[in-house]
Amino acid sequence: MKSLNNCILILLTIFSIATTAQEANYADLLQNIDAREKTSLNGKWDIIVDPLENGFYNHRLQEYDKGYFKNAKMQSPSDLIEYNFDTSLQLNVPGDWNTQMDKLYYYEGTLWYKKDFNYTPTSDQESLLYFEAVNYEAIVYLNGEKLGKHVGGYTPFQFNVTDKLVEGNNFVVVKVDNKRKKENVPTVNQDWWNYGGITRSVHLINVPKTHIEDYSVQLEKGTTNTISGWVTVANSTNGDAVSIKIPELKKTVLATLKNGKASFAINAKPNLWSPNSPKLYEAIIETSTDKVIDNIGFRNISTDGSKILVNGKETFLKGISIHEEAAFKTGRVVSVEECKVLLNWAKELGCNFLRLAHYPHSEAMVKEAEKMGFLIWSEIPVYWTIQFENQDTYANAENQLAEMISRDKNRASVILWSMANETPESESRLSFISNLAEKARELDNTRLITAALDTQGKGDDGNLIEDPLGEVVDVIGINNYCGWYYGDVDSCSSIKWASAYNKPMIMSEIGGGALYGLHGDANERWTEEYQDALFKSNIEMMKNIEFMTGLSPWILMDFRSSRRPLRRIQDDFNRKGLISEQGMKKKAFFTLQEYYLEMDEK
Ligand code: GCB
Repeated sequence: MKSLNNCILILLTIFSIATTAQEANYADLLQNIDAREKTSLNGKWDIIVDPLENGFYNHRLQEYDKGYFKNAKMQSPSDLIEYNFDTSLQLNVPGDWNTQMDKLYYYEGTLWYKKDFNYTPTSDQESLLYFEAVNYEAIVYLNGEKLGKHVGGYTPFQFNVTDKLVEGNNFVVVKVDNKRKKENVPTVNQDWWNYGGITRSVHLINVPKTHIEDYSVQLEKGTTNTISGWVTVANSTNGDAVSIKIPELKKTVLATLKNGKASFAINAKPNLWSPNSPKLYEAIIETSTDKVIDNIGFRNISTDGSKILVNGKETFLKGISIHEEAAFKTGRVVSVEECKVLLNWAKELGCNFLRLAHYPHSEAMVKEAEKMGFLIWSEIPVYWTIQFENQDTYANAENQLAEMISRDKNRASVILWSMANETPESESRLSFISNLAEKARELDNTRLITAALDTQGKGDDGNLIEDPLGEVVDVIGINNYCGWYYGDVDSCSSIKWASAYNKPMIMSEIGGGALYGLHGDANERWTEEYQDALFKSNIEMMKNIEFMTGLSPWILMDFRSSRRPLRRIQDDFNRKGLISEQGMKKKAFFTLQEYYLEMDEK
């Protein structure tokens, strides 16, 4: 029996080694790549479109070792090699493939990317190949050898390639597959474009062999005068020192590493980060071999009954939802400038809050928003009817959650981690999302947990919030489409709301579609007047909800969605934006702006 147990243990160990060696996950992530010396691998990449996955499987559909990742070249005129990256088409990285090449507009499947680069080794350095995001599944090869795989389209991952790089020319090949699958997160059904590709930047990052891998520097939960956290250092020795310095506060603390990790606490009275004063402090984390500088804000976030308190002060969240799609050109956001276009519009609207829907947005978006003083709701794509009973689906969702938290845990702007959007009530859904919430709290006990719910019961004189998920979250998000998916526009203003929970509620979506420039009566769908009337009526409704502590209407800008085919109106765009994708403001923009301005005057 004992030997059987041993045998099982050995097998389990081998299995877990095998899986960790192949799957990139959050445990490896380098914190704050902006502070690192890196070589950009952005630019033109050679591509091969491969709907049949011919570069991966042989004709018996077995994974084989002569795939496109070998980047083979003809050695003699008689050689048969039916692909050639050197003569292939090219795409820009970062970028989605759909908007770069007409024939890839609707494409969902495998596409191979290849890039050559030069490398000069330096002693005592480690090299990390870092992808900010690839949608959806990436299998990465370096010089013909498989490094591993990553699943999930909106979070970063990396491979340590120190021993795999060669002096001189190297090539990296990525098999990117954005096929939708039932078991994926998100699943097959989503109301946004399934943009494929290496959608965010790629870097080769150089770090000292003994390097600062990760850190958390935050106000301790519930305080405004204790900055505490931890630092992990790769390849360190027990007893090595780490210093954490915040020069402007005249504070330096030394911590000692044990098993690669050191914890610290600093008594300090920082000027607190808030939407009106988004103060960031330079924080310097240093070891004898490495140094990282970050800009960190200190703020406290808590709830009191149905109120949200920022630094102890009741704060109403004047928000808007955003998809990470670029204005004017359309397609995925790929630059800081494109982030700023969206963020400046949100500022103009009068917002202090953003719901970054429906997946983790880029680090650049979060950092720019933080500088501008936006409070942020950040979420993972647990959206609609995913497979709540499937353990692999759970593992995938949890990894995406952990990668999001790992990347953004030092951002003062982020106050809410959202676990899910509009998921149908069931036992398995409740335990799935409860487990995610537990994981989020384990990784970060300072922020609030939320989820957007579209399940409302009927109370005595209106809607009743009683979804059991209300028990699990700290803040309840409600998506409600009065005047669009149900009810007459005029009826919305008199709807009453009640809640079974004494918790803050954010109206995380309200809205309706309008084509910019289409005018008519207020009861004519798709006109700006209809959308405007809908906003006015919903604003009246929301004014009467005492326990509502904020809102993030749907949505800042029209965005592409394959659920929206109506010709001459939608043309593949969800038209619920307050601004068209060409940057034209619809009437409802000004109505919401006025509501936010009035609130400021009170
Ligand atoms: C929702 C979803 C959002 C959709 C929106 C709509 O409830 O959360 O992803 O885009 O409705 O326009 O229908």
